[in-house]
Amino acid sequence: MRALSQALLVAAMASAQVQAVTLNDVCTVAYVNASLPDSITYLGTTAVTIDPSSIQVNPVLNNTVTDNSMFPDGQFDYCNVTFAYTHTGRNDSVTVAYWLPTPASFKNRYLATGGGGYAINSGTDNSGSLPGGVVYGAVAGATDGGFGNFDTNFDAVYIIQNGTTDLESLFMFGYQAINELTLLGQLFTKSFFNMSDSKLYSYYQGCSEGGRDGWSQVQRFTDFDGVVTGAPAFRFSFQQVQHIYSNVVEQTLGYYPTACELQKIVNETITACDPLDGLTDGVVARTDLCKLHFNTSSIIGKSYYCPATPVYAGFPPAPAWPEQNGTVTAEAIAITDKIIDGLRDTDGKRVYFSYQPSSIFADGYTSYNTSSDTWGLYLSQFGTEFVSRYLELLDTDLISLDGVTYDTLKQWMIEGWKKYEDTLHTTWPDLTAYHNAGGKILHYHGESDFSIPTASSVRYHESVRQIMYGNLTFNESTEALADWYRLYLIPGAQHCAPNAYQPNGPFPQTNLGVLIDWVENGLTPDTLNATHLAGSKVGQNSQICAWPLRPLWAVNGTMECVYDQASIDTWLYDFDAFNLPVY
Ligand SMILES: *[C@@H]1O[C@H](CO)[C@@H](O)[C@H](O)[C@H]1NC(C)=O
Ligand SMILES: *[C@@H]1O[C@H](CO)[C@@H](O)[C@H](O)[C@H]1NC(C)=O
Ligand SMILES: *[C@@H]1O[C@H](CO)[C@@H](O)[C@H](O)[C@H]1NC(C)=O
Ligand SMILES: *[C@@H]1O[C@H](CO)[C@@H](O)[C@H](O)[C@H]1NC(C)=O
Ligand SMILES: *[C@@H]1O[C@H](CO)[C@@H](O)[C@H](O)[C@H]1NC(C)=O
Ligand SMILES: *[C@@H]1O[C@H](CO)[C@@H](O)[C@H](O)[C@H]1NC(C)=O
Ligand SMILES: *[C@@H]1O[C@H](CO)[C@@H](O)[C@H](O)[C@H]1NC(C)=O
Ligand SMILES: *[C@@H]1O[C@H](CO)[C@@H](O)[C@H](O)[C@H]1NC(C)=O
Ligand SMILES: *[C@@H]1O[C@H](CO)[C@@H](O)[C@H](O)[C@H]1NC(C)=O
Ligand SMILES: *[C@@H]1O[C@H](CO)[C@@H](O)[C@H](O)[C@H]1NC(C)=O
Ligand SMILES: *[C@@H]1O[C@H](CO)[C@@H](O)[C@H](O)[C@H]1NC(C)=O
Ligand SMILES: *[C@@H]1O[C@H](CO)[C@@H](O)[C@H](O)[C@H]1NC(C)=O
Ligand SMILES: [Ca+2]
Repeated sequence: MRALSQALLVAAMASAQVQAVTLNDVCTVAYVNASLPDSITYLGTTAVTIDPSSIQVNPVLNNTVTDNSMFPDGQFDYCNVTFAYTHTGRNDSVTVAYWLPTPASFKNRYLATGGGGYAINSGTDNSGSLPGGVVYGAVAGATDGGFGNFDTNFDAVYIIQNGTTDLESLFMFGYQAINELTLLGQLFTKSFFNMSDSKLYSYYQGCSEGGRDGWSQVQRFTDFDGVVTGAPAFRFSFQQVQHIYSNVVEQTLGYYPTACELQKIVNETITACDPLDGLTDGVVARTDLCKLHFNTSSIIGKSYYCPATPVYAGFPPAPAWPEQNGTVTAEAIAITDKIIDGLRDTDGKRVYFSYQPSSIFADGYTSYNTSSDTWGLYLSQFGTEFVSRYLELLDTDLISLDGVTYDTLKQWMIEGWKKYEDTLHTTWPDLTAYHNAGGKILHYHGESDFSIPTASSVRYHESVRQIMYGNLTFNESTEALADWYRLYLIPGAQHCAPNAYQPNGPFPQTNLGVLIDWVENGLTPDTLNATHLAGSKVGQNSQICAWPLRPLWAVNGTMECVYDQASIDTWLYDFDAFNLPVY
């Protein structure tokens, strides 16, 4: 046996030497052209045809990626490929980009990636998601969705003219473009690397809209062996309209807290709730205990100061603010308490949930009017844009919130739910086909997310558990689900990123590596691997508890993942404003 395997090894090495193919050998237009299928079919029909004249190929050597929270640092060569395809009979053009590792570093893996906000990709350079595949030996793909180019977002093309929509772009954004990217990428990868019958492991990774993109695939198709989906922007109309909720609270209660007053409330909440998890480290790892035990009225009267800040065009966006000082008012506390409580209609029935305490109040930002020296509404653009473009079908982003009440928000959510149930809503809770095909799901969400409520991920996970394992006990069903679908809430993390307000929190930078170990090596991630990317423990490792277990530090500093019914209950909401189930 030993002699035989050594002989085989020698033979394999000899043949590898003979065949050693370099990147330059294969990273050419002719080789890529020969590796691409002419067309792909699905549902038995020719669906897309590749335009060979569009193929662009260039090798990129010694590419270096550092400081990305979604994947570890790396240095690699890759083949940069883009080409366009058209849908049969439509004369449209969709461009896709693939980064291919060198033949020596390719590990029989393919990774599809998605977008953020209203973008269907996260860019095709080192700041996007593509390097995150190549560092793990995967071919990584991104699509422009057919929206014109990689920088054009869906919201720029959906409204053709007031009242007229481009429904093809809606389907592409909803789920179709990522599916086509995946089917093309799998065929291309197998052919490019001469895989013949070898197993190609297929993955997906994305956060926010990218998280929704991942779910859009898992809920419909079985092309992936595993997906990483972070803070998904699903339950789409609820998600987008709730961005306006903070504005409507301010308008309804008639008080516009200054940016600094809101920041002071966040800081005091973090300080008060940090120790409730057993470890005073500046991180609120148990926002549920914060909800149960912290009374924000203790913040009233505390003084605050902030220097002037210019307009911020990043995320979350902010207007220019003057220097501010003052003391926290009871009105401001009433506003932030109401925001955290979440949307109820005028009958007091629950419509939606909100962010966890210790998240910043980005949706509640206000603007300062220099001429009147007053503070007023600063509209949340994701929300107002959704109402304007996706409900009213107007080619404009601006709406006024005049006359808008909590009941209006509820009606908008229902209207969008009906309109986009089969495209953007993305909460189909029966994942039997994906599960039966052996697919795994690693789902995570920052516990201090200010843009997509963390409870949104808990609710969907709970919906899947109940729909798929409804006749098992809670423990049995939780265990059965955890075999293939696991949810982790990331202490202190904000929206798809580490959090400057809680810098000592860890972030799960190696999610794809963990998923690969789960899929290819059967290593179940009982806890989720995470790294401190900033703060006093930078570089150190932490482990994150899997839902429904919650972290709790013992006095000796050891973290345990505990079951705490009262805490779990704070995450589960009865949406009694609706007669239909809201998954
Ligand atoms: C690509 O392949 C097609 C045949 O599939 C051929 O007609 C065309 O000339 C090739 N183009 C290039 C640039 O190699
Ligand atoms: C690759 O890039 C790194 C970092 O930019 C640099 O230190 C190194 O010298 C480069 N190596 C080669 C072979 O160019
Ligand atoms: C990758 O290819 C695209 C399309 O040809 C090109 O615009 C881009 O600059 C290339 N990127 C690199 C790093 O070469
Ligand atoms: C297809 O699209 C191209 C580019 O937009 C355009 O030039 C051409 O006229 C179109 N052909 C048809 C048949 O519509
Ligand atoms: C579209 O509707 C908006 C809002 O009513 C209006 O401001 C804009 O002028 C309209 N655009 C066109 C081209 O009619
Ligand atoms: C695939 O096989 C062809 C034909 O033997 C060869 O020319 C090519 O270099 C191979 N590609 C890779 C990536 O090994
Ligand atoms: C809140 O805390 C941050 C540090 O996390 C600090 O920069 C900021 O000045 C504080 N804001 C207020 C109003 O105290
Ligand atoms: C918070 O404290 C205030 C002032 O002591 C009290 O009026 C209020 O009822 C408390 N709220 C809760 C939820 O306990
Ligand atoms: C705000 O600043 C002014 C001017 O420096 C000062 O007089 C006032 O006491 C400050 N107010 C608070 C609440 O700190
Ligand atoms: C419920 O239990 C029955 C009988 O054990 C089983 O056949 C069925 O598949 C279960 N249904 C679900 C949704 O788990
Ligand atoms: C877990 O994270 C550490 C850094 O915190 C890293 O060194 C290790 O490779 C990661 N494990 C996996 C499976 O990716
Ligand atoms: C720390 O305390 C916990 C709870 O009391 C205990 O289970 C654990 O064994 C202790 N760990 C160490 C390293 O002492
Ligand atoms: Ca803590």
